[in-house]
Amino acid sequence: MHKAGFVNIIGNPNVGKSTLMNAFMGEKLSIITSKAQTTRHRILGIVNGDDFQVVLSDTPGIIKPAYELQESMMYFVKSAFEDADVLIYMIEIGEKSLKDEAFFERITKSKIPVLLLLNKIDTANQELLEEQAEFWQNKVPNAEFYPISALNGFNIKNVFERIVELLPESPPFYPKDQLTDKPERFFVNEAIREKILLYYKKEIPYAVEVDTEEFFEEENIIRIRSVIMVERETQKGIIIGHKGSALKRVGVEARKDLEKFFGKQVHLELYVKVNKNWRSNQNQLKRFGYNQ
Ligand code: GDP
Ligand code: K
Ligand code: MG
Repeated sequence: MHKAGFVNIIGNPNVGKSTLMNAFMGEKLSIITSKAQTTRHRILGIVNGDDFQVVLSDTPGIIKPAYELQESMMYFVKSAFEDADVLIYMIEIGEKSLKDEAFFERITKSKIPVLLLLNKIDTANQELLEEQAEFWQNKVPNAEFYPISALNGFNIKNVFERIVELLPESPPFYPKDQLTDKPERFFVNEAIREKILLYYKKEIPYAVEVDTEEFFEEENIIRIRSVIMVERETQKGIIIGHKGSALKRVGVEARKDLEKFFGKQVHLELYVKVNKNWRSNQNQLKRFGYNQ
């Protein structure tokens, strides 16, 4: 018998969703920073076993509207209820208020099994832990409760085994050997996108998407080529900037991050392409991790 299914990880910014997913994956897949809102896309991580395939999505945090991307991000959070087999609702120790009541309502009414993970218990004493455990179990009685530490791995194996138990019988959704270089490419895309978010006015980041077409790891250097996709010629001009200066800045700064991340010299080639339909093209949207 083979089991396979989708697991969505949701929760407020910085509770440790990406750290948890990386713990499951055994490799660094999502960008982890102490900054909220780092994760924009739902990032798929796939954990394969002989008789199971767990497809993990790290969704953006639940946040109050702050800037324009918010709306599309909330779409991902909402969609977490529609296509998952297991929902992971993550909170961190000390968290007590519910920032988004409407969202919380949906969790308590979820027909999908919910695992309520109380994270960062490595930072708590016994008394606080017991108090929090009681508080949250009362708040979300429909969920199965696990105290965990995503960072040091406490209870992660138990949670993972429970996830596999809860998955439906199904053939795998993805080839079972798929995982090789994709996480690295995802990371490259996210690193570039982060710089675009930093250096351009806000309508620009909203209109672009990044795709890493080549990722070759050699002994002393990683050679990467990524395309920044825009919808219009004018946007292309803005991305590139005067004599290429703006694009160069993105490349230099993203390369620095990537060198730190991979611990290796990186050669990063960036180019910009106009693709009027990237937003509407279903396949491309899927390829970029959107799920509409
Ligand atoms: P996300 O925004 O929910 O994806 O949160 P991240 O995974 O990016 O983590 C936010 C911060 O919390 C990072 O600095 C992590 O190292 C830290 N963190 C995550 N899990 C734990 C944990 O179990 N214990 C402690 N002490 N810190 C954690
Ligand atoms: K974060
Ligand atoms: Mg994250």
